[in-house]
Amino acid sequence: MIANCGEIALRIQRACKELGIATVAVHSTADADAMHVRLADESVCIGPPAAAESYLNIPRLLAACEITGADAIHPGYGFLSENARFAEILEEHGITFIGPTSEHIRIMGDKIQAKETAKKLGIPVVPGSDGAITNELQAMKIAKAMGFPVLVKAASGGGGRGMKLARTADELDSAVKTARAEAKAAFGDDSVYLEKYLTKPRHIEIQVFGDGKGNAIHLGERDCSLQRRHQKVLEESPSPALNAAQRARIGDTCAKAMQKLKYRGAGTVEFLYEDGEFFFIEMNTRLQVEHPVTEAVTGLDLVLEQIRVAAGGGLSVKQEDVTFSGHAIECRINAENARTFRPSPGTITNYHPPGGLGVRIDSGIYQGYRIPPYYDSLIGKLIVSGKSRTECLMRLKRALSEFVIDGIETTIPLFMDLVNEPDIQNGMYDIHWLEKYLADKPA
Ligand code: MV4
Repeated sequence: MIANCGEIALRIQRACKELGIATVAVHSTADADAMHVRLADESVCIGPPAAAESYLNIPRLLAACEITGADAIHPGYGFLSENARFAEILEEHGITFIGPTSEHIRIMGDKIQAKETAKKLGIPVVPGSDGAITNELQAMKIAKAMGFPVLVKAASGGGGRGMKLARTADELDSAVKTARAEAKAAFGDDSVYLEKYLTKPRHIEIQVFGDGKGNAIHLGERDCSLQRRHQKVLEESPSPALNAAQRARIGDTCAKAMQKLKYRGAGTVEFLYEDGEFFFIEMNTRLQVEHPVTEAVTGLDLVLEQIRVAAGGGLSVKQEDVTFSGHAIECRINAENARTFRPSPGTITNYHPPGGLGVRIDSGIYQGYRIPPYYDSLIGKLIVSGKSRTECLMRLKRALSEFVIDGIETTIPLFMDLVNEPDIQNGMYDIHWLEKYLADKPA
């Protein structure tokens, strides 16, 4: 059973079909016409459009499982994918959660525990307070020792939520106070910690996979520095900033850490990378939106590996069998205005996706499909691959020029501009590049 919708529900079904596994789709009333429902062997309507009453509703999902006799749930990304309580309930009911143990999800969900765990496992972390800060005086001592600017982060935050920057000592008290108050209101937990603020890093993440029995491997990195308001826009592998030796070194560090942890399933170890050094920030315990770029350069099916591991069959490859070849770039196609990023739900009046060598489209949209306004605006992903980064960029330009989606606004025009930018062509960008570009761009 797939507890998700949109392109990721389709992606998971494709892997199931190739493995001869029958699928159950669940959907809200808003998704009755969605492709993931049409292609599933069985489907169950689990509630009204609001996610809290459908895709996030655990009793309804359990009922759908019971009715259909599904024995495993793939959560996709978002929704309940990193909800430790959900994984725990499935463990208690003898339903296989296609993902890590609830314990590992819980540890990584608390950013202080995650960092402490990473550090113990030999992963380099951002310098900062070891654990939560207890009072303003202690915070000041730690900040002065490591030097300003410092970032105050919420233990229950992550993905950019609940962060406050203190540029100088006189900003620290208020940054701690605001961060605490916002964290308390948003997460019901006011624990915060301090980190040295890195001014111009790249966001580089390592894909890891474990079998839950102490075998674990890495599948290289993805560079996800091109973001807007903590939403990734374009991802690529390999990172233009790394060479094979650097990849092997950080990859090996992460794989060893996952072996010690006896991690099960797919995971992503997120780093900030600056001046040749990696600094751990968070770990995601789910399959990620951008997993196809890793599939493109390794030739592996990550969803198949997740299902194999969940079924107790172990990983299909050993580290020495994993090879990296060529280059891949993913563009997130959102139903949004490419300049204002205002959501643009509505009916697709004409649809012609690009194709040809090295072009992959993951999307559930079709001509006549009405994109509902209730869920996130990702309607598809264009993944292009080639022998070199240059070939990949030329292919991306070609694929974008073929792409037709009429009736709604999409982010395709943004990518058409980005492929022509010298900094993008040269791989010269950090986590602030895109926001600066959008701010400076004439209307
Ligand atoms: C940071 C940082 C600079 N220094 N931590 C934002 C999302 C969350 N995952 C961590 N984030 C950051 N943490 C230190 N010590 C800058 C960011 C950050 C960022 C990170 C990755 C991608 C885009 C970003 C945009 C703004 C800030």
